[in-house]
Amino acid sequence: SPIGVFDSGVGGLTVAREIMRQIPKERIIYFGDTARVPYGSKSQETIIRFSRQIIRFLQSKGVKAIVIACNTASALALETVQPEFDIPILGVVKAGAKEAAKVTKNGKIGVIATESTIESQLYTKEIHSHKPNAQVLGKPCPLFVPLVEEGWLKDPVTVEVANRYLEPLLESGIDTLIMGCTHYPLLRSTLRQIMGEKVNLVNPAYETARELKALLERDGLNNDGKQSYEGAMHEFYVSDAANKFKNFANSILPYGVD
Ligand code: DGN
Repeated sequence: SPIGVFDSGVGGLTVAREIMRQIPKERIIYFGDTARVPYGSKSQETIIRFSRQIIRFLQSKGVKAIVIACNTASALALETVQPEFDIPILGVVKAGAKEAAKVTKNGKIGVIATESTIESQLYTKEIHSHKPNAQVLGKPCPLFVPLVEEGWLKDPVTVEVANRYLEPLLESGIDTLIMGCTHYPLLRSTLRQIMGEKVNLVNPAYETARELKALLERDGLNNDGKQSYEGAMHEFYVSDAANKFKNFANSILPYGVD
């Protein structure tokens, strides 16, 4: 049976992409809530309600595990919905926080994310559970999402916006930066350019795919079939604007989506 992955829209495809790369034998059913995006500015109650609905939909497709690819939904809803369902549900925050706590040397960690994710303080809480003395600096970067969706990944305008957002983090001397929103890993080279070579850039999508792989092995849920799926078997659902989704998916996924 497949893995369910959901997000507020297109951004979670960065997580789906990591799962395809790291566990190519698994089939993915993806749901992007494109009719109700953005989640980053909505209340916790609403995000919990949306998440429950989507998890039920994915369960109706027979998934064996679910990844909440959206940082905002992971931060606001995971803890509440996890015990309500009888399949494993993973978010992206825990794995990203754990890796950041592991790789930092000076204990100063920056987190960039949506406003809701930063306000929830979940990254800080999770980092402190591994490294109680870490200094965590959160910075909401709401303009990154529309810039990425416009495809302006290395544009001068994006560099300018990123410079403004990252300046306080640079000045505070962080040695590790968590890209705590689904879209931000697509800005990696711009973030690298501004933060310099020495700062660790943590991609929660990558860490979550690793965690999922370990979980499937541990619970004996992994697909032992000999074949990799190579795209053809993955399924994508959206709540609106399927064409826009398709274009974005085809610009970042290793396989064509039709
Ligand atoms: N997918 C959301 C996140 O990772 O926080 C970003 C998009 C949004 O809902 N604002």
